[in-house]
Amino acid sequence: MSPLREIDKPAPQDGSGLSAASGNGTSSVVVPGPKRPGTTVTGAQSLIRTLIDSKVDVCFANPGTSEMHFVAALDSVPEMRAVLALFEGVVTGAADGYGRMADRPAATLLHMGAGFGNGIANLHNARRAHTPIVNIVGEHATYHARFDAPLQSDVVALARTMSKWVRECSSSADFSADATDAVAAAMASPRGSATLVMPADISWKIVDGTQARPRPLPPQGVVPAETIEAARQVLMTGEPTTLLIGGLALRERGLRAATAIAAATGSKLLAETFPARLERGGNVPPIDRLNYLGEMAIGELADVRHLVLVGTPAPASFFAYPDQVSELWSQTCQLHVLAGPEHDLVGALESLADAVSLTWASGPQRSLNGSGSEVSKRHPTGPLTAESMAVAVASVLPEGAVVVDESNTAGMFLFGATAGSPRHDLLTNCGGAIGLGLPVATGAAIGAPDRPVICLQADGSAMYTIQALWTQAREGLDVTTVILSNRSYAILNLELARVGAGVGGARAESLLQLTGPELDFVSLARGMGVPGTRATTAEDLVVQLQHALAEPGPHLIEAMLPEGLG
Ligand SMILES: Cc1ncc(C[n+]2csc(CCOP(=O)(O)OP(=O)(O)O)c2C)c(N)n1
Ligand SMILES: [Mg+2]
Repeated sequence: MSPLREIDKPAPQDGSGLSAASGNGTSSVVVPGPKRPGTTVTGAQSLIRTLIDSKVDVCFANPGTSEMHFVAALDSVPEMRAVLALFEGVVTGAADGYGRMADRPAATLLHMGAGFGNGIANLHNARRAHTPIVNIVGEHATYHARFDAPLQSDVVALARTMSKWVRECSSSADFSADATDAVAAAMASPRGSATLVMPADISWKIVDGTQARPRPLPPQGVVPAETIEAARQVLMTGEPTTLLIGGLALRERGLRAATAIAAATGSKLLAETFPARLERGGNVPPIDRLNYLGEMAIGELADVRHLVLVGTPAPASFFAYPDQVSELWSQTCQLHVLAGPEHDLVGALESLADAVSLTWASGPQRSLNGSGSEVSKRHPTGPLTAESMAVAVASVLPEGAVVVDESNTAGMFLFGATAGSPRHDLLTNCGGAIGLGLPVATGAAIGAPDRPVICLQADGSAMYTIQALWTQAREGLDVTTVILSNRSYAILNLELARVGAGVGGARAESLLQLTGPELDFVSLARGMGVPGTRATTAEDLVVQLQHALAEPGPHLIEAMLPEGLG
């Protein structure tokens, strides 16, 4: 009998084989037992089993022929939730959203270099967000590569561009250990993508049933006491000082410590412009974000003499502009790094808070549930504008919401409007590659299944990964998408002038408009199984949001805003 026939055997159901080795989501705590005589599996089964043991139990997938044994193996390891997405940019963006919310990696299943390439933009965004992801990328069988068949490409080279760790598996026997290494690499600080290239023959060869043990979570780097002391001294100078914080410092504990430091030392506190996940609203201490527009950010930092960086790089403008500096801090400002993304940011902030304030942990906690939340409950009326849209969203934002923000220009009032809202998390685009919103919302809904997800999605960016709606419908995900329809690449109209390229004639303008034909998002949504409605007034938007949030499953609202920059 050929090995191919052998692996077609149904998986044993009697507790001696793969299907019964663990169950209902608790599998990851099971320490794999010794090899049982006679237990053989395919490399792909071994891989998936190992991922489950390492708490990786969701796989966003878009497979091809080289991944067929992985696909077949899913039926013998039912603990793995496999989620089909219809474009690799959705696969990778969903893994990003999942990882941000679950704080552990999802797997992606991608088809060779071409599939990985399609997923790169959102892997880039995930890299900037420090999201843990384990990419499984199928590849031709090892002996087939020399024939240079049509899909042959340098997948390892592609993978390196977006991954902190890459390995091409060379033996089915090592596949399980490779998988544990990949998960450990993805979770090691700073977190990121680990990519395991899976040649087809490695996935179909039979191996014994021995699993590698999950690797312990590597500890985050501890910021040395001297660095904490140096930061304390800077903060005590009395000179204008700002703490700029990012990454995992933007969760509640980090924000509490940072707020205490600022209060005790009279320094200012700012969050990086595009947080991966900012916890806010309710009783979480509020924080402003450094402005996106370089000119404004330079103004914000103009008087700062010491900029203390916590988990975020020195701030630079998003792009270079003729005759403008790229750095956003002034020439008289000194930069100090308290901690980088490889460090335990919360630990560093809490140590620093201890050093500058004896009372911070027990001090009174600021509550936002006062006038702020009253303002945010006001339902707007009248024409739909960027401002009334923001007020409408704030007025219905439910407790515990996950807000995915790829609102671009139309979202300029959202951050302010939702400052007094109930507690929620804000997920933004850390890498600037558009087409992130819908996929990240999809993954976030799976990573945080009990929380409503609201995706504020600019129209142009929506069209990069619109297929995410189909996955939301198929998986029954609680995502409310608001398409911010301004029928334009509005930001690029602004950028045209900012880079000094002039106003732009009709031909330039035609590249920045989304008209002729106009996009019909309600029909697009319906065509993918998501109920869609169109809001043309602020009242419409409130009613439609309330309906969408009250009814389970995905919904889309096309918010008709003024064209262009409004
Ligand atoms: C992957 C990728 N391709 C292209 C761009 C360039 N780009 C930046 S913003 C933008 C248009 C955004 O339009 P929309 O999403 O409608 O937002 P609006 O500007 O209208 O607010 C484009 C094409 C990008 N940032 N990333
Ligand atoms: Mg637009």
